[in-house]
Amino acid sequence: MTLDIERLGRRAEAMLDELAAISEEPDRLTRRFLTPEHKRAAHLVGRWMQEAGMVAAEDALGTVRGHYARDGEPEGANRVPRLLIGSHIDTVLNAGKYDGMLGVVAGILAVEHFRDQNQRFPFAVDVLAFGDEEGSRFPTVLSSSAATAGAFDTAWLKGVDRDGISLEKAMADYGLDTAAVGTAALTQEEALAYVEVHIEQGPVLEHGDLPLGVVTSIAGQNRTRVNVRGVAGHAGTVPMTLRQDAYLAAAEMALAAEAIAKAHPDDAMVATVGTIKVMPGAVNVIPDHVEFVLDLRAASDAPRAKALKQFIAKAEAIAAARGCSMTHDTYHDCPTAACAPWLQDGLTQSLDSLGLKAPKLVSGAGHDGQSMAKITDFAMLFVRCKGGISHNPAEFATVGDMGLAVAALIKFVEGFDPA
Ligand code: HGY
Ligand code: MN
Ligand code: MN
Ligand code: MN
Repeated sequence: MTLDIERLGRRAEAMLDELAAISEEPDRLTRRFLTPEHKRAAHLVGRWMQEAGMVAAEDALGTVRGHYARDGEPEGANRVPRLLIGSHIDTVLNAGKYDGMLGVVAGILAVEHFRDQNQRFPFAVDVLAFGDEEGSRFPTVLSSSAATAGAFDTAWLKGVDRDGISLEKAMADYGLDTAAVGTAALTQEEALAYVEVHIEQGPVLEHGDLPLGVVTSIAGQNRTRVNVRGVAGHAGTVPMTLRQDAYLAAAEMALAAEAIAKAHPDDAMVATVGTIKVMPGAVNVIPDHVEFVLDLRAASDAPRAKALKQFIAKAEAIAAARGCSMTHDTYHDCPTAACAPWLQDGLTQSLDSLGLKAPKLVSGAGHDGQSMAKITDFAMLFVRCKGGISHNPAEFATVGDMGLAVAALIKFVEGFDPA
């Protein structure tokens, strides 16, 4: 049957608008892991899953899982092999409404189509709404999909957010049992494959005037927290030559990171300092303590590891030259993850069946597929986004492109053969 692309796209748009209204902040979209707003969004997604014909449940990390039974699946069967479709419902600060949420909504709309068509498959289909992909609250990244892949590190429970609340306490407050984290893990037998629909968050598809693309790999990334210590002093009395200004040392380190990344254009290397705390934080006090996080990425892992070593050596030299000291810890290091060729072929065939080209592209952004790669093969379908803008309220995808993405996902599942 022909799919109503416009209707699918409009449905997606309406669901994204409903989700975008659930925010920690009145004037912009921010929804961090395990906040009351996360719970409200999780309940809404769980309700949509039920309405689409799935059994919805929440796992030990708060991931909402919708289960669409396979053909002839006995009531209450567990460990059923399933195709996993998912993405995340947490956001960065001042986020757009598509990053993550589109992949969850696309999965729900695809299953709703199967239910309406009375379509069942020889495998189950699970739609997963992960709650901690961005790492915008705790010093963890991809923690909920890591738990699904059986790779949750209990040391993460001790990490604290900007208010000093630990992940452990936040999970308890959310109603989760931290001792049950292991129950979130799927077995390899259960996880047939993982596929994610996501906005590209870059300009390639728009530049090529293409609505959808097939991802070949996700660039590896590391996040390194750097603490710089200097000497506090009076802003009016300490001569510039006698200062041990932790902020200026940190600023020079950030510029050093920029120079290192710029020296690796062929590795698509990027370096970003997106968070910085300047202490004690008074206008007229020379900062004696600065904490910042360096986000470093590249298309392959060796140059990224080498660049991090280079940065640390440079940062230590800058600290010494300024009479400061520095400590560093890399709390997230995620290798480049390759999308499985057989799943890329499946997505390419689904685009072909819609008369669409299937361009291949690398993802500079990280995704839950990097966790899921630990337990199963994964692939991603990218959706064109306006100006390649993301992590920004100006993020935008058209109804038409979103409708095509849902249609391509439907075709992919219908053609999926895990054998
Ligand atoms: O940071 C990333 O690449 C992703 O948006 N979490
Ligand atoms: Mn995302
Ligand atoms: Mn169909
Ligand atoms: Mn993101």
